Amino acid sequence: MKTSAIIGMLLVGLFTFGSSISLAADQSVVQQLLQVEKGTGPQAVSIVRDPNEVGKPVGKRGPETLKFTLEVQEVLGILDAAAKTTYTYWTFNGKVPGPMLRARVGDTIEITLKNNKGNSMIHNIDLHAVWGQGGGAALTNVAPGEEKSFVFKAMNPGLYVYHCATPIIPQHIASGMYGMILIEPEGGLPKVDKEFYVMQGDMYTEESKDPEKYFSLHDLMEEQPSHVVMNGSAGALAANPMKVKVGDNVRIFFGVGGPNLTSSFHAIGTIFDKVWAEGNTGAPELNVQTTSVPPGGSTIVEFNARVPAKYILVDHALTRLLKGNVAIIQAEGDAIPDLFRAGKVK
Ligand SMILES: [Cu+2]
Repeated sequence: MKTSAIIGMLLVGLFTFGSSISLAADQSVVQQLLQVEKGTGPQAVSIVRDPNEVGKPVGKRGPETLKFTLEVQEVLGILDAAAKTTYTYWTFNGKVPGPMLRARVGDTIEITLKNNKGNSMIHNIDLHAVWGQGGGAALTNVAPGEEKSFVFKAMNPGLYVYHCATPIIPQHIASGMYGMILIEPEGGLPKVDKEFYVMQGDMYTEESKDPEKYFSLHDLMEEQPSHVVMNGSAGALAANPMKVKVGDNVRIFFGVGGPNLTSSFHAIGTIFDKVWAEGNTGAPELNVQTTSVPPGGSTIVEFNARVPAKYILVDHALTRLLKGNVAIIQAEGDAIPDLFRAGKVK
């Protein structure tokens, strides 16, 4: 099936809010198809980070010493399940984004970066939460088979992006090497019912009929992405929605790996009750429809899932939806007709 046909199905489904949205096929089914078609070649895997993987909240504890190990894995991953395309991703721990690291202001943090022996490239890590040269990049340049560590003290609370900063830096980012580290304030963030971890990225692949897509330096330089993705793979978080119950307070840790596009982050069918703009942990903005998140930036948003719906996360530069950039939070529960119903006022 042509990509345009799939996009058509996707759009009709999303904007009519039908109960049976036609979205990308189940990832595992597509994975099997890919394996059959590719014969004896490498098998494509899902590189989609589970958005429920948000790390352990720090709570009321005092400062501690934490150790995080990140392993660079270069893997053939599913780029677009519906279009049955693959791409060789460069990842932190095999998924996009890399793991959400969670710490407290005042913590002493040891970061170890391992570069797997079978990899082809040098990699490193630059964390925006770090005071120090290159955010740690200079201390973590690792060739395949190497590992290096450094230690920093978390001085500023907030939600920070990390990424690989090895030349060509935007190629490493576009290929999946980004994630976030949350430095919680003293006392931790207030408890909510559900937290999710979602990141947007733009990808640049060459035009070809081959199901395996390759990086396009030309399109990167032109800043013309072929794909825009949430958690690494086109449409993946729409095919497998995040689940909440009506009445839940929902928090999203949202970041943009980029490398190039700023997200006009919006959730169709809801209003952000609170937005901590640019991932700060001070006073939130209230009642926000769309918030701007630059590459290498983040936001923390919260809303109460007041009514049952499929809340659709997008970049409101909606052409990017056609390139795969969509996620769904499905709120299940009884209708709340006082807030939303069909028909006229009686
Ligand atoms: Cu890298």
